[in-house]
Amino acid sequence: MNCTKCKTKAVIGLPRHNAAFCKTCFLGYVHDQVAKAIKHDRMFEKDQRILVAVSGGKDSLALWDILLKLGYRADALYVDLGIPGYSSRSREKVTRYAQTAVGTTLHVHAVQREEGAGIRELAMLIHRPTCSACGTIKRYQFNRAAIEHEYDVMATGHNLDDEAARLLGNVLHWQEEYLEKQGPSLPASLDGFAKKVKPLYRLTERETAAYAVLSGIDYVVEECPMAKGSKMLLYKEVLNRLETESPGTKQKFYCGFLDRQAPNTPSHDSMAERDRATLHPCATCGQPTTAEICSYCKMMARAKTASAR
Ligand code: Q46
Ligand code: ZN
Repeated sequence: MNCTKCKTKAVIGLPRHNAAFCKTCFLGYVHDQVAKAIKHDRMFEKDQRILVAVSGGKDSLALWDILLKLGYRADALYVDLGIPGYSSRSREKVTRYAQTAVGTTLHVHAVQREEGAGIRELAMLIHRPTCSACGTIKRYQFNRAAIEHEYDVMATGHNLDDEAARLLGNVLHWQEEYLEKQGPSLPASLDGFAKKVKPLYRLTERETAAYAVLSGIDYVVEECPMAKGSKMLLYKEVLNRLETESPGTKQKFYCGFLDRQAPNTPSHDSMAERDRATLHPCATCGQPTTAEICSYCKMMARAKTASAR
């Protein structure tokens, strides 16, 4: 198998593009796909400051790496969830990468230290599924860091597999409200303020993993132990089966949704307008919320009461 572009020996085949690439051309392909996504969805400009949400996994570290190589001003935030073993291993990978990313800043929020307990204990105290409590904490801390440190935009490492699986879940359950908000670029104040973008949405999980390996990025291979048995993993498996039978299915599914989304749903700008009108500062922490107290502060108050019992 030879590289479609330069005809030297290929290291990876991409059936969905009917192509194969050598290492150099593959890294170039990944950079091009991300540059295209940034431009097509007007994610950010060269002079803006970006905060990348990193977990220690391949996608988020690859994203940070790609943005830096493309010449963007990107720092990162790592939320240490306090999950025994997994959190220290992933934190180590993030710290190690950050040491090589000269001139950048790594912000760290440690749940155990700041909230008094790790994510599992917190979720148990308030009788909520761990991943839902985790979602509230991560969303809150990323928004907060983005606003306090004055970043223009927050970027996450969601790839095509993540987005297609999420879309499948939303369609299967007809979660219209979520469908309305699913997209690679959500403007500021849609659900709390900072603009959120997903520059890897044109790349599959296999491609981001190959990018990380070929770029020598040391990432945590294991998934978060809390993800075991999740519906998302099942949807990904189903989509992977379809992809094997018919390469390009994931892309057609997700990009077809995005193409159809524009004329039929309220534009993200008008949704942002609508949300902006109902947002005001949380009475406890001052962060934007549609209620009197934001969901993060409510959650923390419940955890405090429960642990005092
Ligand atoms: S990190 Fe958090 Fe995921 Fe782990 S606890 Fe669940 S939501 S699975 S992206
Ligand atoms: Zn609050």
